[in-house]
Amino acid sequence: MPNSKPTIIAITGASASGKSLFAHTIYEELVPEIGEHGISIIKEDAYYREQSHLSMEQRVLTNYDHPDAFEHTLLTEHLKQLVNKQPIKCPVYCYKTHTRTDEFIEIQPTPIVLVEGILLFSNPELRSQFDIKVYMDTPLDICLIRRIQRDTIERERTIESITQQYLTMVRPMYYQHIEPAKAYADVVITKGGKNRMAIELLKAKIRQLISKKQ
Ligand code: UZR
Ligand code: MG
Repeated sequence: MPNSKPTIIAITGASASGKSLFAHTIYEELVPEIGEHGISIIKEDAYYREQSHLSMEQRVLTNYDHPDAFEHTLLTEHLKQLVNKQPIKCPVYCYKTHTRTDEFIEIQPTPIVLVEGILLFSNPELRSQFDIKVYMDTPLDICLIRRIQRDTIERERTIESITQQYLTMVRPMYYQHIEPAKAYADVVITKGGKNRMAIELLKAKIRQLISKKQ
């Protein structure tokens, strides 16, 4: 393992398509086998831009479904550091204040790095960091139902704010930037984050990669 290059696996797709669930299921099920030093997860959401210089009214107007909302250069830099076996200081984003907190999470380099987020394939340099590119092809109506359930509970949003954001930003940006990026994927996954066969196939690939790295 010490001399082999880490493998970076991207998991992308629409908001609420099951990316986080898929990545976390693979992570949780592999940690007992390969340990916490074997695999890590990075969220693209952590790289939403710092907006502390903007008022709350201005922050609400940001289009969070457009590639410009992310600091993709920093994420690219961090992935390069991990490939070079250096730890990174990952920012911590807050959905309630719509900006970064003062905190950082130190992530150690691991042989397998899962990266999950909506616009991972939108930037050519970022895209070129991924060894395996996965796209969650979940129907948009299912994503919308999940998003309403999740955002009312976890992100404390009203139905009005969710539908307003959905119609003006989430849906148009999906058709403009997310769905076309499916063409870059090596693997396209149907049925969402609970697709058992897809989870098992990815786990099998990761086990094979780990055994080769040893
Ligand atoms: P996932 N988002 C917010 O609602 N507020 C923020 O401050 C930052 C992001 C939403 C964003 C996007 N959209 O659709 C979603 N809007 O988070 C991406 N509107 O996160 O992939 O977990 O759904
Ligand atoms: Mg998520």
